[in-house]
Amino acid sequence: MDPLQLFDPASCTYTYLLVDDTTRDAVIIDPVDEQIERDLAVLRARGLRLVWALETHAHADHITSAAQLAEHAGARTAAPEGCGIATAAVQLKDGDVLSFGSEQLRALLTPGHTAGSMSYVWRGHVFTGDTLLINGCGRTDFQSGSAPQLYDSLTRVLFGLPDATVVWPGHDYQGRTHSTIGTEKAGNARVANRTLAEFVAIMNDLNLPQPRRLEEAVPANLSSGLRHDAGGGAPDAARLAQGYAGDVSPQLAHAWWQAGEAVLVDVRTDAEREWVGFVPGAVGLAWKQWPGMALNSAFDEGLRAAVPAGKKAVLLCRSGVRSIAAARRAAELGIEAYNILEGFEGDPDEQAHRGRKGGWRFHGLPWRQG
Ligand SMILES: N[C@@H](CCC(=O)N[C@@H](CS)C(=O)NCC(=O)O)C(=O)O
Ligand SMILES: [Fe+2]
Repeated sequence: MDPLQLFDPASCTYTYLLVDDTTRDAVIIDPVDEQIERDLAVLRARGLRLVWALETHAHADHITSAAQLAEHAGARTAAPEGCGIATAAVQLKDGDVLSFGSEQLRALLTPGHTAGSMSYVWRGHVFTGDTLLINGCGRTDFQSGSAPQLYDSLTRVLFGLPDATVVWPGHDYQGRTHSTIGTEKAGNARVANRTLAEFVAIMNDLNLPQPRRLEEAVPANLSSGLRHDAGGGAPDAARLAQGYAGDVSPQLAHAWWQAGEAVLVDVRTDAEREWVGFVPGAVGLAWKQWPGMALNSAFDEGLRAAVPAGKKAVLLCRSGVRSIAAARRAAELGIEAYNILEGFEGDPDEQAHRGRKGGWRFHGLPWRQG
């Protein structure tokens, strides 16, 4: 069972897809935003259910599609806890194990290229991100990189794996695809048979140009690839046609809310919140509508009072239906309002058909039992 290796030519990035052949559950490592259509097509064509979208580190040279894959394919996001990717649902520590189907993948802390970088071990394979490259290694001159730390990660942690372990790097700039721990231990030009001092001298002498997209990529990757201008700007035709500002994933809504950019409004009834669970700190404002009901002035007044000028409203209901109606009404009141996809609990039909739960409470976001 080999991983599927996918390539982004613009950044020479490798993305990996690991599959449990029995259950068709899959994990993606280091997905690239510009390749999301390809990756979704691969998932569809192979009948895969994407369980995890994983990062080896916060990339400096391309933007991840992790948040989009969470939204479009239902994956959960996971990232090394030391990388500061606050939107990742799971913050991984050294030795943590992620399951997909009956398969397991283990996180290995391998700092140095960046302070939080991790590698992932699955069966006889190791996905090294930019820690160990083929006949090379990641640079250490930005993002709290450290040559001495990288030396330890390479020589102690990674070279401590069995020699036959297949090495799958995060990039290759010369078309090579994989290597083995034994090969790299014996011949890697930067680190094989080098002392720490020699290695540090080599790293200090690289003088590489800055990645072209550094300024844009790092901030976006710290929120799983969501750009801070997402959904902002002038409304386009599609948004005007639907009557509200747009649909957002629970994760993006949570990130906006935490950043103080948006007010979270729960439009379910008090009874539902008590019975099913609620989000501490959200504004509770029931959206009630029945045939012939012209206007719900209590909702209008409550919303106007809850959402200060200049802030967005992100609207949550049970499954993402009432919140659309409420978002349309909010837009009529002049509020930049977004519908939270899947609501609090997700669509029960979707759950039944795909065996997977969506919604706020299944994405690792804060909530409490009523
Ligand atoms: N030239 C590339 C940047 C290449 C680069 O700096 N890659 C990083 C990984 S994010 C690295 O560690 N490279 C190590 C090396 O090239 O030896 C670009 O502009 O995107
Ligand atoms: Fe990198």
